[in-house]
Amino acid sequence: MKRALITGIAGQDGGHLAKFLHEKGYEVYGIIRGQMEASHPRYKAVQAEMPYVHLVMADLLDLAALTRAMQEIKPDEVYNLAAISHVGYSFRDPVLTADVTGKGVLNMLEAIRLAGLEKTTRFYQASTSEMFGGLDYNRPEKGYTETATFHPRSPYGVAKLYGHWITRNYRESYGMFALSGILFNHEGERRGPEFVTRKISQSVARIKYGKQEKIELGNLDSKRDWGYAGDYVKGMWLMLQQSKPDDYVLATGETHSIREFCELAFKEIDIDLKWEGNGADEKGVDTSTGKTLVSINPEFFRPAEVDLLLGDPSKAEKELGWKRDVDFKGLVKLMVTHDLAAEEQIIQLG
Ligand code: NAP
Ligand code: F7E
Repeated sequence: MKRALITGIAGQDGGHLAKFLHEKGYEVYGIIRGQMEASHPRYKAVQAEMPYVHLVMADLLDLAALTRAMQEIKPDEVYNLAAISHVGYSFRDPVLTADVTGKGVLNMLEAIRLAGLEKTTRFYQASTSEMFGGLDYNRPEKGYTETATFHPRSPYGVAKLYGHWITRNYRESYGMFALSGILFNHEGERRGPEFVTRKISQSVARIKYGKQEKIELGNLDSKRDWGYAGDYVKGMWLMLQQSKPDDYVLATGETHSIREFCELAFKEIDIDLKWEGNGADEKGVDTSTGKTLVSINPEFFRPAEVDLLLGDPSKAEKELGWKRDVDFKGLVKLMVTHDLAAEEQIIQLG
């Protein structure tokens, strides 16, 4: 039985990946941070959802704890998913972001080496499309590939770029089976509510049941290459099954605006949105009632924005045989349907 260790087990991808690996017959270990006793509500919640995962307490900032975890578990595969992952938040706490999202990757690689596992343990690093930056000058027409120029636009993107290069450096320096998946946005029913897609799907469900009046958003113009997280964790696993380590882009090859996401999400509750006004005064209005359902709150603007992301997953499709099952429309439907069901359940429980 192969052993996998996942950091960020309590996050979106951690949950999808743990389930995927468990179903493949892996013994799954997951790193959870904080001083969590088995009786801690959060620890209990993660364990109740994934009873097959052995939870290990450690922080990405703590090299000693990570080394101990490697020595005890001796994993065949390590998936480093832990990070401060919210781009907006990274502007507010750039130092912590550099420590966790950047130097945390070095801690993981060093822990593997200090435990003497550098020749046996395979390492996956969660790199990101945020490293490309989305500016006009370096945007290939068909989408970013593994060899496109990096130009990160946030403390998060800069920290991830360090993680990306240190992973590559350990591969080249020590012959480690260490690689990065450069993943474009992937979402779903496990997405944190601080990310725009889930904020919209949860708000639409609350609006439907009269619990919320409208959604306040930031930049409606930015475009993202959005896929489904369940499809992407399979790609992470495929990367570690190859005969030699290499980096791969996972993306859908389509890009859509926040505005389009809103329109499709409201369509799921039979509301047609029309857009009125410009800039910070723009509003999304219900065509049949005239009610404002979306408005702009500049609080959600970022000091530097990534305007447009589009990925080209050709290499992963060709070399890994990776393909996605859920398209953009399917993703919006899946998320809104999930959040409507959750609201209905709350209402039924009184
Ligand atoms: P997520 O939901 O934000 O999960 C990140 C996890 O990291 C959380 O469970 C968090 O723990 C944990 N964490 C944060 N700081 C830590 C620390 N100091 N020590 C240990 N654990 C820590 O992120 P995700 O969406 O699953 O993404 C997984 C990874 O892929 C991240 O590295 C992200 O940056 C990267 N990525 C994501 C996307 C995407 O679209 N989702 C795209 C490209 C790359 P708590 O639960 O305790 O907060
Ligand atoms: O923002 C705009 C915002 O926070 C998407 C992370 O998983 O994917 C994610 O990063 C866009 C941005 O995701 C709101 O300005 C408008 O242009 O959902 P997001 P992200 O920044 O793309 C990448 C690939 C990662 O690696 C990251 O870890 O939506 N936007 N209004 C808003 N964004 C948020 N969060 N909230 C708003 O109200």
